[in-house]
Amino acid sequence: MIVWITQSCDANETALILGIITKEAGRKELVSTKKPLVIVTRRLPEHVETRMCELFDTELNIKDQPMSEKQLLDAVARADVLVPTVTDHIDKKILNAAGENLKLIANFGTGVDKIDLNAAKQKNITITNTPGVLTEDTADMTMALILAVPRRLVQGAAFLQQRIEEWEGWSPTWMLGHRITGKRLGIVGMGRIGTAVAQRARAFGMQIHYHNRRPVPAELETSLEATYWDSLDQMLARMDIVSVNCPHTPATFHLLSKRRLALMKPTSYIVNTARGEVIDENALTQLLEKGLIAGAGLDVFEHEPAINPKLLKNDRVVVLPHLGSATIEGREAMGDKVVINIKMFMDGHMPPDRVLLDAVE
Ligand code: 8YV
Repeated sequence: MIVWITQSCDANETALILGIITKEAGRKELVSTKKPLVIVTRRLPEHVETRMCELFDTELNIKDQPMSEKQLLDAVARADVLVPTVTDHIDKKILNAAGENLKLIANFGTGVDKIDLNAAKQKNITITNTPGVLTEDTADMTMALILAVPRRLVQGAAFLQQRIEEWEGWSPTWMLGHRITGKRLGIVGMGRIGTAVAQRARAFGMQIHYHNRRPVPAELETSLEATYWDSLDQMLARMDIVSVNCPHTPATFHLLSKRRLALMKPTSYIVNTARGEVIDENALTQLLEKGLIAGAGLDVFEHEPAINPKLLKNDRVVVLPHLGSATIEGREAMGDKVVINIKMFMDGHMPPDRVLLDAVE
């Protein structure tokens, strides 16, 4: 038995119908409708769910818990469109179980690293994502971590929350951090988010350096007064703060390997709002513990939602629960993109945010 919440797509019937239906009952219902069956793996912002229910036959995950493998296998076997998120591992096994009807995976999120794109291509399944609308929010969160770690923001707040009775007031030498202005920021991955981080960091007086597969257009480089490093190794060795802003692909898995992390200055900091898999988390944990990297601001983790407990305990590390795009505005805009991608695809057009395999390899 699968527990779903279903919403009537009848224009006169807008109320949510909470239902516990069996697989069989669900199938019968589907046979009788011509609208595509869209299965959404997590709860989405309310207006997005409402719009989906108006346009499609929509099944929502009532519990908002990541689907189990069994639930995903069932979903891909029945759906015309699957709407997953970063918490779903759409691997080869799942895709091989896809029914004939599954033609589109409309990801709620920009990163498509949890989807086996090659397997999807072989099954002739189109993938779309939601680029652009979470750029500013993720860049803001990156900047927040760039400020928070060297300025000991979380440490200071935690001190007051937990040990207020010990605080004797301002002190000239207590809890000093490091200045941001004038420092070298090394951005790994100068795409939309990396560029938005650079723009913010410029306003804070930082010097922009970046490593990317290729240099950004000269005009952008000039406006940011940015320095391109072809060699990631050389850049890492010279930066005060490193920000990871590249996608996770087979080529970027552990790009920040143990060897590369060891090249960083002991006074330097690292911030990651991209994907945990880009950094060798164990190696980073060790270097932080030994004081060979001064601090880290991490919004993403290699084995999310698991986090190395040593990172949680380290007061030079600020950890966030994957909040990069977590604004109401951002999540609504992501949902709107998902709806447009599905609608365009179902109407026989090229969806605007189609993910091309070559672009992510
Ligand atoms: C999303 C993200 O919220 O878009 C991405 O790639 O990392 C997040 O900010 C998440 O992926 C939702 O699926």
